[in-house]
Amino acid sequence: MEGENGGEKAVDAMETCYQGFDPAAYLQYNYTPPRADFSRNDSIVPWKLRCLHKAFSEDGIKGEVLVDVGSGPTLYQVMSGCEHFERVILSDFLEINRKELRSWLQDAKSSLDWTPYLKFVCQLEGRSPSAWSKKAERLRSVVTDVLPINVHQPCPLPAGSLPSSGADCLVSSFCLESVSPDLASFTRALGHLSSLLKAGGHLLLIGALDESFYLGALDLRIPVVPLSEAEVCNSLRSSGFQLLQLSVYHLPPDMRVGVDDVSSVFFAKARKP
Ligand code: U87
Repeated sequence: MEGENGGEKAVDAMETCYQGFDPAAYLQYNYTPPRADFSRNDSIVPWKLRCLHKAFSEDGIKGEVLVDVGSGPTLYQVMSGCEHFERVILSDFLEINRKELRSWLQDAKSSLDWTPYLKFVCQLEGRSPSAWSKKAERLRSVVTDVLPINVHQPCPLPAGSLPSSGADCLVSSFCLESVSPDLASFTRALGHLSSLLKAGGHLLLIGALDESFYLGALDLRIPVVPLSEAEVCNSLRSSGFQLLQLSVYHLPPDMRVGVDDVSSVFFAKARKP
C-alpha cells in the first residue's frame, strides 16, 4: 500500500538529509544572541529554560532516570532536570552530535560555551551565578550515557538501555517535528517515546509550531512538519498521553533570524497514565 512504504521512503529521505548536519553552525544559528540573550526577557532560550525549571522544581517532577530524546549538540535541556534525577541519558541520531556532547562531558573542547546557560539556570534556582561550576560538575556526574536513538523505531533506544520499568521522565526539544515527514509519522514517533516511559512518568515536550524548514548547516534546509497547537494536543492524546499543561511563546520579529520559519514555540507537560 503506497501509504506505508511511502512513509518509510520519506523517513529514509529525512535520515539522508541529516547526514549534512553541522553542529557548530547549528549552535551559532540557535544558541547565540538574539535567540540566546539572557539579558532579554523575550528571548527564546530563556523562555525554554524557565519552562523546564518550573516543571522540574515547582511541579516536583523527579525520580531515578531522565532521558533527553534527540539532544543534538545541546545540553540546556537537562540543566534543571539534572538536580532532580540520579541518572540522565542523552541521545541523538547523529554520531557527530553525540561526539560534541561527550566532548563537553569530558571537559574537553566544545563548539559553544555553556557557562551563561549554567549561570542563568542557577539564578532560576535562587542560587548565585557563581554556582555554575557546581552545576556543571553535577551535570557531568549524573549523565551516564550518550546513546544513539531513532524515534521512528518502535524501540527508539538500543535494547537494555533503560531499567525494565522504563524511564521516570522524558524531555525532548524540537526533535519530533524536525525529523518527521508528516503528522502521522510525528504521532507514531510520540507513541514510540511512550514505550520508553514508565506508567505515571512525565513527558516534557518543546517544539516548533507552523515551521516548514530549518537550516542544519550553511546550505542544508531540513524540512519540518508544520504543526498547529491543536494537532500537537491531538497527537499527544492519540498516542496515549494525558496533557497536563501547554504554553506557547510567539517569536518577536527580531528572533526571526532567517535560520528557519518558525512562528511560535510550545512547551507541553504530559503524563503517561
Ligand atoms: C535542540 N534537541 O536544539 N530520531 O533542542 C531521533 C533524530 C532523528 C531520528 C534526526 C532540531 C532543532 C530544531 C536539540 C536538537 C533538536 N534538533 C536529531 C531547530 C529548528 C526551530 C528551532 C530549532 C532549534 C538530529 C532551536 C530553536 C528553534 C537533531 C535533532 C533535532 N527550528 N533524533 N530519527 N533524526 N534527529 O540529529 O540533533 O534530532 Cl530556539 Cl526555534
